[in-house]
Amino acid sequence: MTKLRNVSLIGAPTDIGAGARGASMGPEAMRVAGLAEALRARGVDVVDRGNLSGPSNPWLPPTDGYRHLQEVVAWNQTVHEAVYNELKTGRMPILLGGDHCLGLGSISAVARHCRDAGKKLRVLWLDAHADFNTSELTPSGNIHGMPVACLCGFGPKELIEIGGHVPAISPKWIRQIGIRSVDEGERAFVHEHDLEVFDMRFIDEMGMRHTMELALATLDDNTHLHVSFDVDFLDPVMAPGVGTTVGGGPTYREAHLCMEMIADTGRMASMDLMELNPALDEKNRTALVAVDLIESLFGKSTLMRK
Ligand code: Z70
Ligand code: MN
Ligand code: MN
Ligand code: MN
Repeated sequence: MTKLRNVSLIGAPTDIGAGARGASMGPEAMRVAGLAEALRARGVDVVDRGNLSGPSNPWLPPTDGYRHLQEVVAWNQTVHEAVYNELKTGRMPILLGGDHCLGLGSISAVARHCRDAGKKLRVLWLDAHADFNTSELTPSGNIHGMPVACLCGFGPKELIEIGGHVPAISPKWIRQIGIRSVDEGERAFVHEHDLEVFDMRFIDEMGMRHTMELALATLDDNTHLHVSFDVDFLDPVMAPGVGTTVGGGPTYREAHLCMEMIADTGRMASMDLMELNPALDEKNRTALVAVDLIESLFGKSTLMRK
């Protein structure tokens, strides 16, 4: 069971790193879908810190391989401080995105906390995409396709230095699940750095259960587990409200099993809920699915109470 039962919700209402507008409305859609109430019903002490603020989206084309780099830096600095402060006071931050470029600010804060506390860090990256592009490799310049590379030290100086330690994390600490869209140059870079990727073929052949057993195999009592959940991880049949739908993702049942197996470890100590795009959703159903899944992540199960 998840041990930390005191959660702080942090809204980061921006689509500054994305290729479509609208993820800026994600935090409010999660509130409307009843996230805080659902967690409280699980016995979690929830504080909603409200929304962070930052530069608005100028919607400009990329320059030198990056779109909105200075704005992305500003948002990530703010996210970094907010997430770091929650961890310092012993609370579990849940970052409500916002696009996935903010995973850099969030996870660099988690890594800094783990260095302070002498904890081992593992990052579960649930996503259709590897998000391992650099300015040379990116087909779009959108920085939400780059946070994993930045965390591993490959990116612009202003971004990779946000946590004060370069690289913020080692590729060895990451497990990616649900991947089914990787750009050509990005694929070679993933192999070069030996990222542990459980792609959809792996999940199809081995099943979600075995996949998660492997992805969670190196956790121990001293591990801080961070879950970075890009909503486009889910099959678009049930989760249409994202900027980049990629078919052939985990089903509702597979996604629940994934969350339940994470809950069973009791090690999750921080998370990101990213890329929810209410402008592309249907009556907030993707946000409602996300709330369902987070309930499983906090230990909800059919036959056991509490
Ligand atoms: C592509 C790129 C992406 C979403 C990440 C897509 C990146 N690899 N899209 N998350 N929604 O532009 O780098
Ligand atoms: Mn801690
Ligand atoms: Mn992503
Ligand atoms: Mn994605």
